[in-house]
Amino acid sequence: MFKLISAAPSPFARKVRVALLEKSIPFELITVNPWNSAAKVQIHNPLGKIPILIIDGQKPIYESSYILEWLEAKFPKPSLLPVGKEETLEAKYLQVICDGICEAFVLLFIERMREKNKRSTSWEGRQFHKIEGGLTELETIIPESGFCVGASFTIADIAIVATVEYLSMRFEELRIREKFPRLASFSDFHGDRPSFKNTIPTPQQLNANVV
Ligand SMILES: N[C@@H](CCC(=O)N[C@@H](CS)C(=O)NCC(=O)O)C(=O)O
Repeated sequence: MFKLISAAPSPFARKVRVALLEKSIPFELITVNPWNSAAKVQIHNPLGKIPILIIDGQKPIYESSYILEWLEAKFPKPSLLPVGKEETLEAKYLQVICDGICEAFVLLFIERMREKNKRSTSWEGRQFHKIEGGLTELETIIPESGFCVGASFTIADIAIVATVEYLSMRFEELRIREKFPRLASFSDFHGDRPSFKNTIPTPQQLNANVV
């Protein structure tokens, strides 16, 4: 059986968890705190990041978008890509924006772990602009309900809901639901889907010595 190394708040791991559930692929969930050196994530991924999918007799695979590609190639049914080349490119594009937003937030979050007088406000500002820019782009593209590309549930829907719910949980001061009402409504529309309901993100405590 597959093992997925995951973290409770991670939107990247959540994308993979949702895809595994949608494809009815059994897996053992191993929840770690990747920022804690005791988690020894690097044994499986030289980049030291989760999510990591451990497959019996094969080398582990990592990077959420790559894991989703891998799952799609090996377990094509039900497909989490839309029908059509253009639509597929659009779904992957939306995932790129979501990943970029979440990566910028991780950098901002970690910067804020420094003592106040040691933080770089210009670095924080750069990350904040990326988050706002990405969300603004999504807000103009996506519908208020339904699927964001094509006529079926895809990686784009997964990535958007994972991003919105992650920022709602971790970044209260952004007030994402007020500032980006289409994203909030889109996310609510999909909220009852069992694969989302079973993977709701929760915070984790970080070690002070990360930065
Ligand atoms: N681009 C990566 C991002 C993964 C990522 O940033 N994971 C974080 C947790 S949300 C992590 O493991 N960070 C630990 C570290 O960077 O040391 C992906 O899509 O899988």
